Amino acid sequence: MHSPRFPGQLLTTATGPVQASALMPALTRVVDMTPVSPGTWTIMCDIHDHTEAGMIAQLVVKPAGSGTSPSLAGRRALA
Ligand SMILES: [Cu+2]
Repeated sequence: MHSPRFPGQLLTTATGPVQASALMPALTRVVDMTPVSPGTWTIMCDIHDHTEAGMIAQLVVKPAGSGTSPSLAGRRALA
């Protein structure tokens, strides 16, 4: 199981806002994260051992109208 979250941000799901969204093996889930401001936001797995193993990345959100798309950088992709 994984439990991705953006610390300091809520995820919007079909059933309402959550801090983290539990993902069971072989399942996918669509959630939205609307940052409160441009900047660098961390996405990480809520399972400590997974984070320590590298399941953490940063999402760079540029100001609206900057002409660039958000980019994701990290040590390992989240499944
Ligand atoms: Cu995990």
